[in-house]
Amino acid sequence: MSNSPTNHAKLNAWVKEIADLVEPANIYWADGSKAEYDQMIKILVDAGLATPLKKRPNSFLFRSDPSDVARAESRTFIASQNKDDAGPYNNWINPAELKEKMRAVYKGCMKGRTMYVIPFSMGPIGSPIAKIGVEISDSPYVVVNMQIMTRVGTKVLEVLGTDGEFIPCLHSVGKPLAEGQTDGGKWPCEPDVEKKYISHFPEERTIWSFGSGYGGNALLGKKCLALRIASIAARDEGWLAEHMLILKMTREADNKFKYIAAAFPSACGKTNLAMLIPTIPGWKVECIGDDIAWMKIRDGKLYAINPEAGFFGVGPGTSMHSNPNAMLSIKENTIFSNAALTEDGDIWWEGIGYDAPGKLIDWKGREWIQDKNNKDQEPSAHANARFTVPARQCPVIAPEWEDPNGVPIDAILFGGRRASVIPLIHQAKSWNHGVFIGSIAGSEITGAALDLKVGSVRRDPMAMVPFCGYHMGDYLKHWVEVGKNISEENQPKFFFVNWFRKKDGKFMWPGFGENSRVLKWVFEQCDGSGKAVDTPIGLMPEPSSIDRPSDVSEETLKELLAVDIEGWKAEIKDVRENHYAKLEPKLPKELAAELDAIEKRLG
Ligand code: SAT
Ligand code: MN
Repeated sequence: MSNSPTNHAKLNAWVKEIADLVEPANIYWADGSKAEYDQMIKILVDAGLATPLKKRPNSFLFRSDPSDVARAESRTFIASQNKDDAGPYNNWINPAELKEKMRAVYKGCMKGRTMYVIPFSMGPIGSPIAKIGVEISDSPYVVVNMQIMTRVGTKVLEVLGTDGEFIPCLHSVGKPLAEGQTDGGKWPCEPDVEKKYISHFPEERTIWSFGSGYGGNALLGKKCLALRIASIAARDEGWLAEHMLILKMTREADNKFKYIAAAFPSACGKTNLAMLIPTIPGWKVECIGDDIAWMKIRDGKLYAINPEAGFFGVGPGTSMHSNPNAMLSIKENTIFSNAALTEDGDIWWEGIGYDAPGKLIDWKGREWIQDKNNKDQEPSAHANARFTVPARQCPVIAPEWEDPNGVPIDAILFGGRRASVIPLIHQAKSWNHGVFIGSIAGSEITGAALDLKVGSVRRDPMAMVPFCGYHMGDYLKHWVEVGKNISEENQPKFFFVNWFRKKDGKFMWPGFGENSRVLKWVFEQCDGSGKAVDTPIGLMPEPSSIDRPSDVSEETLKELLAVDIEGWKAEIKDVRENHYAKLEPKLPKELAAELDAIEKRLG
């Protein structure tokens, strides 16, 4: 390969093999430089795919094809040798069959395009917890996003040397160009969802993605590598790859701090929690990561790194009220997708905290004028409009966020959106009880959801259902096993939180910055200074142990912290019959025992 900057024989051979298959016009090796970033952006602006934003320096808006706005879960495959290894939640196809199908669509798919080779590190380069991947893609949009979300380029090749291990990640938008043809200002992708593939080959630790340019489907370091493939590596190597934010909470009076990791299903406010501004005086929260945590045991403790280098956050609903630090992060050097465009060259989305300033161009490229009297007006931004921004731009990024050794985790939170039953917070009494509360995490189905019963609970163990690369029962067993390798005093404490309790259709807890009041109790429980009462579901604060926000009455707080015995009995029944039953025969006996025990305690 004449223009290859590396002597890594295996990497060069793979690049050649792929080039022979996809037949690109050129091959370009990404070096991760600023000049390269600017060059890619220029290509995208010249092609009419990116709009520079006058109001935000060095920021650009993309409009995707309407078919290409989110992860395609129905087209996400775990192609393990044995079907049984993929488990009840993953789509499985025989790997040989899938490869044959995909080779056919990859054949010549980069004709007329440049094939970018992007060496990247998930985690600080050279960190003992980091992993290296190489993404081949035909999308300059992917190159710039990977530059923000991961560490890209020459330094990665240096660490890789001539024979270092890397995870091959192949991506194509699936739209070859004929001689002289261009994209004509249209987001290239395969619009037919049935022809998109996001495939993982666990035994080979390889990723093949085709047909989509959307973040989670195309930035292969994120969900594909850092969760699906990494969860398999973590199982084999004795660590944890989790869908968790990491934050640092400091008590300013004595400068003591705790590190908290937290897993929530989508649309439960992970990014908001990761960088919240405490409303309670004397406390500080800083952010280490907002989406993924890799945790390894060192010196008998669980240390976590954020393998990413940027945030890929949801726009709509993000405002100076819900998440001021995210709003301040995205002032410049930000890539937006599927937001609306204002006349003066800014972005706008529903829930940004102020009215649309005049006429907009909506995410589909049409003129859009806000009509507040029309409740049925289509939103101007897609509900999954996104921003990509370097993590270092977050005003409260913790100074140690890139520490290659990671940070020691004191507490692990699980959560979900639950209108009833689940209290504001409860704490597990042991590691296995903690794994149990994480395993039964779920979120309520909201109004518009397909054919699912409104108000019914969709279980999402540890928020990993879309992201675990193997059988969920084996995954939970792995969690149990990891606990055995950490002494009880060094184990993080586990909590379950619920910001979403409702009464008469209204939220009972204000959320956002006020969640710091709950985090304070978590801190105190880790510190040994907290007060807790023992209940059938675990440890809980007395209402007097939570600093009450002014707009929550004493009675409401009491309700938020009560154990609804009948509700929990129904919960446990549902877990036994509809959730744990699905994990058989791989349900860990330790969790079956936890289920029996809580059932007994509930009476
Ligand atoms: O849709 S992505 O996977 O890119 C982001 C997310 O779901 O957290
Ligand atoms: Mn996520």
